[in-house]
Amino acid sequence: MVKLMLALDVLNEKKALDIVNSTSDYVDAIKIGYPLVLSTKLDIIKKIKDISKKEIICDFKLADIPPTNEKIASLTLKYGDGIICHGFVGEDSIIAVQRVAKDLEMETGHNKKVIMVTEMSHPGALRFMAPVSDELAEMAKKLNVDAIVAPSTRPKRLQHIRNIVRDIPIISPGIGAQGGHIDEVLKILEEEDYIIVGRSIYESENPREEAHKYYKLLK
Ligand code: BMP
Repeated sequence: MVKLMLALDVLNEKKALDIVNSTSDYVDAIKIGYPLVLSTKLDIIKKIKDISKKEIICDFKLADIPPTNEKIASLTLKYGDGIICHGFVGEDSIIAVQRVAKDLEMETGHNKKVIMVTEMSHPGALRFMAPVSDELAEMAKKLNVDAIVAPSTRPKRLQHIRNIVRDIPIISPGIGAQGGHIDEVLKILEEEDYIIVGRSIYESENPREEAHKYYKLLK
């Protein structure tokens, strides 16, 4: 079954915890990034991990030189189960994060995923990212990252990237608020893959009901 990752881009702790509690029956993983961490504190990652017991993906889209990527990865991956990085900055920046993840795996005994963005879901990605996204997908394969990010807003591109990277799970944002259609995307995604859904769930009147709708569609 394709999994559901909730993008928890809300701006205060109470709202975040309420949504986690109300949706946790239907969500497989929670993605936490700048909006929530910058409006609370970094330890919100640990708090949500402890409360939800779900897989927590830290979405800081690391795009820096290796030493800086390493620092951000160490701080966030300590409690999270995975981290999202940009590939366009080059192999060395990703390898640095993979090294941190391996060390933390040894230290904590928990799996730490390094996830690489190939092509983003928003319209602006067409100009600079889409022209190199095949190469980024090839690079993800070469580095054997744990998952890649590819767009639900462009099912043809999603399929194309899937054809390049056959054996690495895809995490796919863009369904709902960005206009991507779940039925089209589910023809492409497979068992180990995830869809990421944020606003359609956390901005809805009843986030639990909305998460349940996605859960049923994924089944
Ligand atoms: P929403 O369903 O509200 O559009 O949220 C999508 C989430 O996925 C956001 O957290 C966004 O930052 C993230 N995301 C994306 O939308 N497109 C990408 O290409 C990569 C992302 O991480």
